[in-house]
Amino acid sequence: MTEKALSGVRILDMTHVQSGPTCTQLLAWFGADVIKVERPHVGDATRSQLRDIPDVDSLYFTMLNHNKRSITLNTKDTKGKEIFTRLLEECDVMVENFAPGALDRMGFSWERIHEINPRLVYASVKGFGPGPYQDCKVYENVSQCAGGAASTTGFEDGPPTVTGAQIGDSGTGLHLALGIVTALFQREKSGQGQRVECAMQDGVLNLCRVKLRDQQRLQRGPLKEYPQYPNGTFGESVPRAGNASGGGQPGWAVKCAPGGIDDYLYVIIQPQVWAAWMKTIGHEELIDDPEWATPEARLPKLDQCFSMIEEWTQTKNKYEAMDILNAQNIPCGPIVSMKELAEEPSLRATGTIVEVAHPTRGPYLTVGNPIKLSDSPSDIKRSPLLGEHTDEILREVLGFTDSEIQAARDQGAVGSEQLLGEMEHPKLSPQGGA
Ligand code: CAO
Repeated sequence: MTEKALSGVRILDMTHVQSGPTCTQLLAWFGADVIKVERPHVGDATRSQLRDIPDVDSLYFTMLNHNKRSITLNTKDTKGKEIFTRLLEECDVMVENFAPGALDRMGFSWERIHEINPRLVYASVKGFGPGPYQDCKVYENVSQCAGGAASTTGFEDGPPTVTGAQIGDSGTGLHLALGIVTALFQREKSGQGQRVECAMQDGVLNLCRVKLRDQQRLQRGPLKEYPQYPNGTFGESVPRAGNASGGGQPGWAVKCAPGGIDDYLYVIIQPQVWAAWMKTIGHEELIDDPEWATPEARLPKLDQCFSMIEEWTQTKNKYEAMDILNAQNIPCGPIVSMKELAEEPSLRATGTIVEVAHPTRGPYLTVGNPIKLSDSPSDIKRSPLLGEHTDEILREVLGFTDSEIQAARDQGAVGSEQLLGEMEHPKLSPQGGA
């Protein structure tokens, strides 16, 4: 078997919900040994959230925790703290996204962790960085609101709107993963671990960078590519721009046949394809008309441009329109529904949509690793059952004997879920995979 990019890197995963787990899942896909520490008998809260099958790990959990091992450990118990300290000594990275102060209350501040293992990279997600809100608990949509996404998303006459893309959670998880591998790279030279922090507000703002660009442009005049120009008004802040393009070329989502809820095509009017556009939609007379022929001339009447285009797209379905436009190098893309994505053969072929088998829920679909490494392909393995690897980790990573494991269990430092698991769940494949 080919060595994976992060083979040999061991990660102590104290993450829960979405932001932290997306980060450690990525690292696991790249080959790191990710040991997920969960509270005995409780586990990550998402195991039981939004359940579609009674008593079975939810899709919320399974889709965020592939390729990990699970140990249940009470890190507030004296023996549990001792085991946790030993795990810190054996790991390269620790990742957590508890509420601010939770880990300090457990007795594991950054200073203490650094003292236990100076080579360890300690990474955390919090809602906010240092400042007035540093002690707040934060969920996805709060961060979208705090990071500038909600105030700039939606239509001018509607309320601030959050996006379906989990830019606060999964977006921050991505940022954190980059921070971790960068810190590991620096450790190669320095021999020292370091602290990696990523605030969800910062992560969202980073993804809203173009809106901070527009905030500054607004001070010098109206944002001409926004639908508010030229007939509407601008206030002091960047307004919601509907479906207008965030880039330098005007774009909009136009309706297609047969007029269903997702029958739209996103079209872009690149200057170099203006003639091709006009020929396609039957308005050759505008190709050289000085009132229409240049981007500057079109700016005040972009709404009319998109209306003309829409008259044509409404006669085609979104894929027919896309085929005709693509053949002429006109940038555009269909609005694709989740149902269509789930059924798209090309995404299955590349491993971006994967069907995974699970011993208690049966097969389910997940999003595989969107980052493809030619020498480190990702094999997607199902998420662990709660505490499935408790004994294995204590034995293999910490060298515990059977009687030491039993003593830790009797004391309540580790959970007894694995025993329950053996009774309730079918035997897993030897690879521990699907
Ligand atoms: N053994 C013993 N105790 C454990 C444990 C273990 N293995 N794992 C966790 N705990 C304890 C924690 O120590 C904490 O206890 P105290 O409050 O007594 O210190 C407790 O469990 C709960 O942790 P929490 O406060 O982080 O969890 P919550 O459900 O109240 O809050 C969340 C959840 C997400 C709002 C909060 O963790 C947070 O703000 N995290 C940072 C931002 C973040 O990542 N948000 C993403 C959320 S996804 O939308």
